Amino acid sequence: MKIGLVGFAGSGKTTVFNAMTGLDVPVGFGGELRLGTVKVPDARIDHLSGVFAPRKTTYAEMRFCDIPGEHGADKKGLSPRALQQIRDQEALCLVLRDFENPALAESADPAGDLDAFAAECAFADLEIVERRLDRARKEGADPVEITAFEKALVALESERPLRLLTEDELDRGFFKGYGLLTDRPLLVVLNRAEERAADGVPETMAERLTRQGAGGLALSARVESEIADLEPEDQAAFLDDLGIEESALARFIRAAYALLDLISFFTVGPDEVRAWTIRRGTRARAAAGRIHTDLERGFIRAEVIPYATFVAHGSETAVKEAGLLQVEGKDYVVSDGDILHVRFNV
Ligand SMILES: Nc1nc2c(ncn2[C@@H]2O[C@H](COP(=O)(O)OP(=O)(O)OP(=O)(O)O)[C@@H](O)[C@H]2O)c(=O)[nH]1
Ligand SMILES: [Mg+2]
Repeated sequence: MKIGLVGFAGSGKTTVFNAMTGLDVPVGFGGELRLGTVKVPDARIDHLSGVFAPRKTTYAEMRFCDIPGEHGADKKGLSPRALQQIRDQEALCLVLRDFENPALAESADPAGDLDAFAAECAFADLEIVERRLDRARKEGADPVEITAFEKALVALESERPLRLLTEDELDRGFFKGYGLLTDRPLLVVLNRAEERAADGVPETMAERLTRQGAGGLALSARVESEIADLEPEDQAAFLDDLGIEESALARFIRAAYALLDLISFFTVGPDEVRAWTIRRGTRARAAAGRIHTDLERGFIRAEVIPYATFVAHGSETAVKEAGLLQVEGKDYVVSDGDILHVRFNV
């Protein structure tokens, strides 16, 4: 999954990027677009890897894209270039500044920044939707398509981001390729000063996030990027000292998985133990396609062991002997933590 870090100049995007990826990109000035990949920590993979001792262990991955803010503009905003870069992302992480940045004249106003960001995105979407609607009406396009764009227009005009509309309310088939920003899943990071690193998201902010259909978490990117530089054995102690229960990366990934409704399934064996990310509700055959298109094409059946069953019995043989191996067809809905063996024939 590809997540774009967005936000106004100096909100701490690059610092968040460093904290997540463990990289050491210079902070404090715009710079270039950067990409970084992180392994999704998963204790279940650690355990399976211990049991199978495979040649290779592969965690799920999350890709971050650090999008530089617009500097030197007379008002806070997103440049056309930034807007284009934001359109390329599967999900957005909006970094809100909730610390005093000596390089910026204005003091922190995370709620105001959230509103400003939402307004910019809504405005950019309105422009696209209006233009398309005009043309569609002139061309006498499919009335179903016109209705879809009209609904989008009404939502945007009443300050409802498109992501709030259900599949029944909005026929998204027509919106592919338009890159509408308010339809992108949105995760908001409230970037805090060090002293408040352990404080949660305040109630008023949580309400605002609900109105945007966004997920949210609070952290101090500076603290977390310092932690990311430590040896793994020192990280836990440092977090503990600050009263932080879990690293930002772990919290971020959990929030992102929940927001995007993502789950993991596993493949195991002497060659490789590996995690795969899918949307909740994905069926066995489509899940097999994540591994390889041949497995989807030639899908026969999936042999499934839920992770908890595997742990309770200790080995695949023991699970089989207990009669607990599930043999499932193409329409089986894969659950989080399923261990899958796909039988196929091409
Ligand atoms: N006190 C404090 N300072 C922070 C925190 N996060 C970032 N900063 C500082 O804020 C400044 C800007 O941080 P960056 O990460 O470069 O911000 P950015 O959003 O990437 O900025 P642009 O890419 O230029 O838009 C740097 O001096 C950081 O050290 C934080 O959690 N607490
Ligand atoms: Mg930056």
